[in-house]
Amino acid sequence: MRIVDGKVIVCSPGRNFVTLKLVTEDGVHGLGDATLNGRELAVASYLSDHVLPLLIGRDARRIEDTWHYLYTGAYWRRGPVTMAAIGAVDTALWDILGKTLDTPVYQLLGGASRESVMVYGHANGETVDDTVKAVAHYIDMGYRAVRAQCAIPGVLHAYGVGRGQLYYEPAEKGRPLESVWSTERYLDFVPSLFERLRKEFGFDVHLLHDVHHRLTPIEAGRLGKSLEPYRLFWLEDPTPAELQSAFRIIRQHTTTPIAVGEVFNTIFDCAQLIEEHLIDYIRTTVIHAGGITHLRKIAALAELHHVRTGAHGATDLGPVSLAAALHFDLNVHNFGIQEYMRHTEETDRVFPHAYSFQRGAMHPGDAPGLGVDLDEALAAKYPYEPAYLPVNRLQDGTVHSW
Ligand code: CS2
Ligand code: MG
Repeated sequence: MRIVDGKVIVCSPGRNFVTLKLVTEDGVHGLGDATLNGRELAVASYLSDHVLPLLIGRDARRIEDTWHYLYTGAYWRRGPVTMAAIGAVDTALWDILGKTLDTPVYQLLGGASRESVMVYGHANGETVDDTVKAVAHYIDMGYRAVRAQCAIPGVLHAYGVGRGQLYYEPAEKGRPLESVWSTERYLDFVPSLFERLRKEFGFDVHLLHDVHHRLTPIEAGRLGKSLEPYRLFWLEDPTPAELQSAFRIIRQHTTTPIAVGEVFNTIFDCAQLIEEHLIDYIRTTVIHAGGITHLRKIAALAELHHVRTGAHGATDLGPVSLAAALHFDLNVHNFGIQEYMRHTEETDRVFPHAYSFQRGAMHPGDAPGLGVDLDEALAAKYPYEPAYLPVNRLQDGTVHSW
């Protein structure tokens, strides 16, 4: 079953998406998401200039071999551009295999380990009262797990405060927005937010919070400790994770569960975190960590060490990614939770899909392959628009992690 054709489709139905389409000699096509927020065209070029020409003529069934052909064989390894491109090829090949065998991808992975996968939504507000209302809205929609973020008094454009209730989108068209950060104000404010949320909603709903890489390890230890009474499901990205050993400091100070990994690209980015039991949830994704093939290896290592999965699922991960994540989540034994940020209606129209949401959980559906398609004619009506994530600065102007 040879690959005979392929193309990269860049479209912007509400936000930018890069999608790889591979076609076999039997006319079966598979899709892979290659979106890298704010660096979309680099992955598109990597795929069309350097990967697609090498795929023509290869056997589409040789998924593991193709992965190593593109990773081990390329000499240059790792990095978000390379790994998003490999992830897209890998995802498209699993999609093709499923369609060829008339089977949903989760069945190829070993079948369902659960009925559906618990997801969390994003509640955010300009004030604590607004955030309370947003959490109530998610609970009304059936969610059992909600991430809560709130603007911080005296901090301009705090992370996580969206413009719409359901469609939080941090990338801005044109040049990056500049936001301002104060660790002092944040650390003093966040415990009061969760105190209020627990008062309003009790302990039956899972509450999550994303620090978005902004603290030092000792500050993160202090935050985790001050949030212990509110029993978070997880505290996400408390500190930048290039230095994996830094998480030892956080662990020495708090029992609040830690989730990390949305920007990781390979198992090497998280091996120490997992092997030393420094985290509780690994957030690597199909799209940015080399596809289903590589994500399974990360999950297997995590399973040995009691670390569960909690894959990133922001709006910049397209519907093809979300579907691939859901097939993976349904199968993997050490599943924890899946992030689910709803795509806009325009996006959903461009990518018709079989996955569905019900009572706080999702199912990938039973269509062959991944169960997502791309309406190319409609996609062509939404050309690429340059857009970037914000750049963050401390109050004195120093650039800080966003
Ligand atoms: C966030 C993302 O969903 C999350 O947890 O960290 O919204 C992240 O900011 C974006 O995906 C960046 O592209
Ligand atoms: Mg995050």
